[in-house]
Amino acid sequence: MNKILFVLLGLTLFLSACGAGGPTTTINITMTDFMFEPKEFTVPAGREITVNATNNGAVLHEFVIFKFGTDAGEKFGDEDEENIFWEVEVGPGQSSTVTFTAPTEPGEYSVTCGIEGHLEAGMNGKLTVVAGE
Ligand SMILES: [Cu+2]
Repeated sequence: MNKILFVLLGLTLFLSACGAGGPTTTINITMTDFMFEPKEFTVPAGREITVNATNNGAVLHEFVIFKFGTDAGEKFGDEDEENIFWEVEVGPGQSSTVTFTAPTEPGEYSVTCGIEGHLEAGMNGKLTVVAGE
């Protein structure tokens, strides 16, 4: 009996350890002037993702996810608008909880802030989409 409990406990610890670096359906992001913390996220393909975004900066920030295979290049401009997969805007000192459906295609997606000058200042990140089981 004790042996079974021990195995179950070990399995539980093993599974939770695996979950630490794996895909998550909740993204907690803090924006400052001028970076994302953290700046890399991993989500399961096609699932609904909840984003808890907090702007601790003094100016408006955006969390912009680009469509697969696109990015803003050196700087974000009007020509990049059509390549946006999803975005949320958070005012200074504000927090926002929103959801989006993760892309169905696994791969790496570019993340940035679309406010002029912010990408160049360091607001970039990466969303990794992994195939679900
Ligand atoms: Cu910004």
